[in-house]
Amino acid sequence: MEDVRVIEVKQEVLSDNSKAADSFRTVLAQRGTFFLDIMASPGAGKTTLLLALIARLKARGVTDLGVIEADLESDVDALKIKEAGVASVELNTRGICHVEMGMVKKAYEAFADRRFAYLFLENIGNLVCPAEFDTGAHSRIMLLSVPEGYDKVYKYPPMFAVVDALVVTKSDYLSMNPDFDMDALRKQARALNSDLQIFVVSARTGEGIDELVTWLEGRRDASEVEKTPVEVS
Ligand SMILES: Nc1nc2c(ncn2[C@@H]2O[C@H](COP(=O)(O)OP(=O)(O)OP(=O)(O)O)[C@@H](O)[C@H]2O)c(=O)[nH]1
Ligand SMILES: [Mg+2]
Repeated sequence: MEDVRVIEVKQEVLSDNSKAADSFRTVLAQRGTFFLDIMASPGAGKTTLLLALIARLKARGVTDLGVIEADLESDVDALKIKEAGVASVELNTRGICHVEMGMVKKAYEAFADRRFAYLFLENIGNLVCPAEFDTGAHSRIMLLSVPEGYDKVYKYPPMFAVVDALVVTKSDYLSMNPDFDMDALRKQARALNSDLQIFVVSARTGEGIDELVTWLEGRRDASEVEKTPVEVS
Protein backbone atom coordinates (compact mmCIF):
# COMPACT_ATOMS: atom_id res chain seq x y z
CA MET A 1 0.00 0.00 0.00
CA GLU A 2 1.25 3.48 -0.84
CA ASP A 3 2.20 5.82 1.99
CA VAL A 4 -0.62 8.14 2.95
CA ARG A 5 0.26 11.69 4.04
CA VAL A 6 -1.92 12.78 6.93
CA ILE A 7 -2.23 16.53 7.33
CA GLU A 8 -3.37 17.65 10.76
CA VAL A 9 -5.48 20.59 9.65
CA LYS A 10 -7.73 20.88 12.69
CA GLN A 11 -4.94 21.54 15.21
CA GLU A 12 -3.45 24.18 12.94
CA VAL A 13 -6.77 25.93 12.39
CA LEU A 14 -7.52 25.99 16.12
CA SER A 15 -4.02 27.19 16.99
CA ASP A 16 -4.17 30.06 14.44
CA ASN A 17 -7.62 30.93 15.76
CA SER A 18 -6.33 31.01 19.36
CA LYS A 19 -3.44 33.32 18.48
CA ALA A 20 -5.78 35.74 16.70
CA ALA A 21 -8.17 35.53 19.67
CA ASP A 22 -5.41 36.46 22.14
CA SER A 23 -4.51 39.56 20.12
CA PHE A 24 -8.14 40.61 19.81
CA ARG A 25 -8.69 40.14 23.56
CA THR A 26 -5.73 42.40 24.30
CA VAL A 27 -6.88 45.13 21.92
CA LEU A 28 -10.40 45.12 23.41
CA ALA A 29 -8.96 45.21 26.95
CA GLN A 30 -6.88 48.28 26.04
CA ARG A 31 -9.99 49.89 24.62
CA GLY A 32 -11.82 49.30 27.91
CA THR A 33 -14.20 46.70 26.49
CA PHE A 34 -15.14 43.52 28.34
CA PHE A 35 -16.21 40.91 25.79
CA LEU A 36 -18.62 38.11 26.76
CA ASP A 37 -19.37 35.07 24.58
CA ILE A 38 -22.81 33.54 25.18
CA MET A 39 -23.26 29.97 23.95
CA ALA A 40 -26.21 27.57 24.08
CA SER A 41 -28.42 25.35 21.97
CA PRO A 42 -31.08 26.90 19.70
CA GLY A 43 -33.91 28.47 21.66
CA ALA A 44 -32.27 28.18 25.09
CA GLY A 45 -33.01 31.86 25.70
CA LYS A 46 -29.83 33.66 24.61
CA THR A 47 -31.49 36.72 23.04
CA THR A 48 -34.10 37.00 25.78
CA LEU A 49 -31.42 36.83 28.47
CA LEU A 50 -29.31 39.39 26.61
CA LEU A 51 -32.26 41.78 26.59
CA ALA A 52 -32.71 41.25 30.34
CA LEU A 53 -28.99 41.84 30.99
CA ILE A 54 -29.05 44.98 28.85
CA ALA A 55 -32.06 46.35 30.77
CA ARG A 56 -30.38 45.65 34.12
CA LEU A 57 -27.02 47.09 33.08
CA LYS A 58 -28.75 50.24 31.81
CA ALA A 59 -30.64 50.50 35.12
CA ARG A 60 -27.22 50.45 36.83
CA GLY A 61 -26.04 53.30 34.61
CA VAL A 62 -24.05 51.32 32.03
CA THR A 63 -25.13 52.49 28.60
CA ASP A 64 -22.17 51.85 26.29
CA LEU A 65 -23.16 48.37 25.18
CA GLY A 66 -22.76 46.46 21.92
CA VAL A 67 -23.93 43.08 20.65
CA ILE A 68 -22.69 40.83 17.86
CA GLU A 69 -25.59 38.60 16.85
CA ALA A 70 -24.40 35.44 15.11
CA ASP A 71 -26.91 33.34 13.21
CA LEU A 72 -26.85 30.90 10.32
CA GLU A 73 -29.43 33.10 8.61
CA SER A 74 -31.75 36.05 9.38
CA ASP A 75 -31.47 39.35 11.23
CA VAL A 76 -34.32 38.61 13.68
CA ASP A 77 -32.18 38.75 16.83
CA ALA A 78 -30.04 41.69 15.71
CA LEU A 79 -33.24 43.71 15.16
CA LYS A 80 -34.53 42.84 18.65
CA ILE A 81 -31.29 44.20 20.14
CA LYS A 82 -31.49 47.32 17.98
CA GLU A 83 -35.08 47.88 19.12
CA ALA A 84 -33.77 47.81 22.70
CA GLY A 85 -31.61 50.81 21.77
CA VAL A 86 -28.30 48.94 21.69
CA ALA A 87 -25.75 48.88 18.85
CA SER A 88 -25.86 45.51 17.16
CA VAL A 89 -24.15 43.86 14.22
CA GLU A 90 -25.57 40.83 12.52
CA LEU A 91 -22.97 38.13 11.84
CA ASN A 92 -24.48 35.83 9.28
CA THR A 93 -22.41 32.64 9.01
CA ARG A 94 -24.41 31.26 6.04
CA GLY A 95 -24.69 27.80 7.49
CA ILE A 96 -21.42 27.52 9.46
CA CYS A 97 -22.25 26.14 12.90
CA HIS A 98 -19.78 28.15 15.00
CA VAL A 99 -18.08 31.54 15.12
CA GLU A 100 -14.35 31.95 14.39
CA MET A 101 -12.01 34.86 15.06
CA GLY A 102 -12.00 36.14 11.47
CA MET A 103 -15.77 36.52 11.66
CA VAL A 104 -15.65 38.29 15.05
CA LYS A 105 -13.06 40.78 13.80
CA LYS A 106 -15.12 41.62 10.72
CA ALA A 107 -18.27 42.07 12.78
CA TYR A 108 -16.42 44.28 15.28
CA GLU A 109 -15.06 46.48 12.48
CA ALA A 110 -18.64 47.20 11.48
CA PHE A 111 -19.03 49.14 14.77
CA ALA A 112 -16.55 51.64 13.26
CA ASP A 113 -14.45 52.41 16.35
CA ARG A 114 -17.31 52.73 18.80
CA ARG A 115 -16.19 52.07 22.37
CA PHE A 116 -18.14 49.74 24.63
CA ALA A 117 -17.90 48.91 28.32
CA TYR A 118 -19.44 45.55 27.44
CA LEU A 119 -19.55 43.78 24.11
CA PHE A 120 -21.63 40.61 23.85
CA LEU A 121 -21.53 37.82 21.30
CA GLU A 122 -24.64 35.71 20.89
CA ASN A 123 -22.95 32.65 19.44
CA ILE A 124 -24.62 30.23 17.00
CA GLY A 125 -27.33 28.09 18.60
CA ASN A 126 -25.30 24.92 19.00
CA LEU A 127 -24.17 23.03 22.09
CA VAL A 128 -21.19 21.39 20.35
CA CYS A 129 -18.95 23.27 17.86
CA PRO A 130 -18.74 26.76 19.48
CA ALA A 131 -16.96 25.24 22.51
CA GLU A 132 -13.88 24.57 20.37
CA PHE A 133 -13.38 28.06 18.98
CA ASP A 134 -11.92 30.89 21.03
CA THR A 135 -13.76 34.05 19.97
CA GLY A 136 -11.44 36.47 21.77
CA ALA A 137 -13.89 36.89 24.66
CA HIS A 138 -12.71 37.72 28.20
CA SER A 139 -15.35 35.39 29.54
CA ARG A 140 -17.54 32.64 28.15
CA ILE A 141 -20.86 31.51 29.52
CA MET A 142 -23.31 28.83 28.45
CA LEU A 143 -27.04 28.63 28.90
CA LEU A 144 -29.02 25.46 29.52
CA SER A 145 -32.77 25.92 29.62
CA VAL A 146 -34.97 23.87 31.93
CA PRO A 147 -37.09 22.44 29.06
CA GLU A 148 -33.94 20.98 27.42
CA GLY A 149 -33.33 18.70 30.39
CA TYR A 150 -30.48 18.44 32.91
CA ASP A 151 -28.99 15.38 31.17
CA LYS A 152 -27.35 17.54 28.49
CA VAL A 153 -24.44 17.83 30.92
CA TYR A 154 -23.69 14.14 30.26
CA LYS A 155 -24.25 14.33 26.50
CA TYR A 156 -22.38 17.54 25.64
CA PRO A 157 -19.56 17.80 28.21
CA PRO A 158 -17.03 19.97 26.27
CA MET A 159 -19.01 23.16 26.54
CA PHE A 160 -19.60 22.72 30.27
CA ALA A 161 -15.84 22.25 30.65
CA VAL A 162 -14.73 25.45 28.86
CA VAL A 163 -17.11 28.10 30.22
CA ASP A 164 -16.77 30.32 33.29
CA ALA A 165 -20.45 30.14 34.14
CA LEU A 166 -23.43 27.92 33.52
CA VAL A 167 -26.71 29.81 33.43
CA VAL A 168 -29.76 27.62 33.87
CA THR A 169 -32.47 29.57 32.06
CA LYS A 170 -36.29 29.47 32.09
CA SER A 171 -36.38 28.61 35.79
CA ASP A 172 -40.08 29.50 35.72
CA TYR A 173 -40.55 26.10 34.02
CA LEU A 174 -39.06 24.19 36.97
CA SER A 175 -42.45 23.49 38.55
CA MET A 176 -43.62 21.99 35.23
CA ASN A 177 -40.46 19.89 34.80
CA PRO A 178 -40.17 17.94 38.08
CA ASP A 179 -37.67 15.58 36.43
CA PHE A 180 -35.13 18.39 36.06
CA ASP A 181 -32.50 17.21 38.56
CA MET A 182 -30.69 20.41 39.55
CA ASP A 183 -28.46 18.63 42.09
CA ALA A 184 -27.28 16.09 39.51
CA LEU A 185 -26.64 18.91 37.02
CA ARG A 186 -24.59 20.88 39.55
CA LYS A 187 -22.61 17.80 40.59
CA GLN A 188 -21.73 16.69 37.06
CA ALA A 189 -21.05 20.23 35.81
CA ARG A 190 -18.63 20.84 38.70
CA ALA A 191 -16.99 17.46 38.08
CA LEU A 192 -16.27 18.67 34.55
CA ASN A 193 -15.27 22.16 35.65
CA SER A 194 -14.47 22.76 39.32
CA ASP A 195 -14.36 26.59 38.96
CA LEU A 196 -17.75 26.80 37.28
CA GLN A 197 -20.20 29.44 38.56
CA ILE A 198 -23.82 28.36 38.35
CA PHE A 199 -26.79 30.72 38.11
CA VAL A 200 -30.47 29.84 37.93
CA VAL A 201 -32.41 32.55 36.15
CA SER A 202 -35.68 33.40 34.47
CA ALA A 203 -35.89 36.26 32.01
CA ARG A 204 -39.66 35.98 32.46
CA THR A 205 -39.82 36.54 36.23
CA GLY A 206 -36.45 38.28 36.66
CA GLU A 207 -35.18 35.59 39.06
CA GLY A 208 -31.38 35.54 39.26
CA ILE A 209 -30.76 38.32 36.73
CA ASP A 210 -29.36 40.76 39.31
CA GLU A 211 -26.93 38.13 40.63
CA LEU A 212 -25.74 37.41 37.10
CA VAL A 213 -25.16 41.09 36.32
CA THR A 214 -23.25 41.52 39.60
CA TRP A 215 -21.05 38.55 38.66
CA LEU A 216 -20.49 40.05 35.21
CA GLU A 217 -19.43 43.39 36.69
CA GLY A 218 -17.09 41.51 39.04
CA ARG A 219 -15.53 39.63 36.11
CA ARG A 220 -14.94 42.91 34.30
CA ASP A 221 -13.40 44.52 37.39
CA ALA A 222 -11.11 41.52 37.96
CA SER A 223 -10.08 41.28 34.30
CA GLU A 224 -7.23 42.99 32.46
CA VAL A 225 -9.76 45.32 30.81
CA GLU A 226 -8.61 48.93 31.25
CA LYS A 227 -10.85 50.90 33.57
CA THR A 228 -9.42 54.08 32.01
CA PRO A 229 -8.98 53.09 28.37
CA VAL A 230 -6.02 54.34 26.34
CA GLU A 231 -6.03 55.20 22.65
CA VAL A 232 -4.83 52.24 20.57
CA SER A 233 -3.73 52.75 16.96
N1 LIG B 1 -40.89 30.88 30.08
C1 LIG B 1 -39.77 31.42 29.65
N2 LIG B 1 -39.55 31.52 28.33
C2 LIG B 1 -38.39 32.06 27.93
C3 LIG B 1 -37.40 32.52 28.83
N3 LIG B 1 -36.35 32.98 28.12
C4 LIG B 1 -36.69 32.83 26.83
N4 LIG B 1 -37.92 32.28 26.70
C5 LIG B 1 -38.63 31.95 25.45
O1 LIG B 1 -37.89 30.94 24.77
C6 LIG B 1 -37.99 31.14 23.36
C7 LIG B 1 -36.58 31.22 22.76
O2 LIG B 1 -35.93 32.34 23.32
P1 LIG B 1 -34.75 33.08 22.58
O3 LIG B 1 -34.24 34.13 23.50
O4 LIG B 1 -35.16 33.50 21.22
O5 LIG B 1 -33.69 31.90 22.45
P2 LIG B 1 -32.31 31.91 21.67
O6 LIG B 1 -31.39 31.02 22.42
O7 LIG B 1 -31.84 33.29 21.45
O8 LIG B 1 -32.72 31.23 20.30
P3 LIG B 1 -31.87 31.16 18.92
O9 LIG B 1 -31.21 32.49 18.71
O10 LIG B 1 -32.90 30.86 17.89
O11 LIG B 1 -30.89 30.05 19.11
C8 LIG B 1 -38.80 32.42 23.16
O12 LIG B 1 -40.13 32.06 22.90
C9 LIG B 1 -38.67 33.12 24.50
O13 LIG B 1 -39.75 33.97 24.80
C10 LIG B 1 -37.66 32.41 30.23
O14 LIG B 1 -36.87 32.76 31.10
N5 LIG B 1 -38.86 31.83 30.57
MG1 LIG C 1 -31.31 34.24 19.69
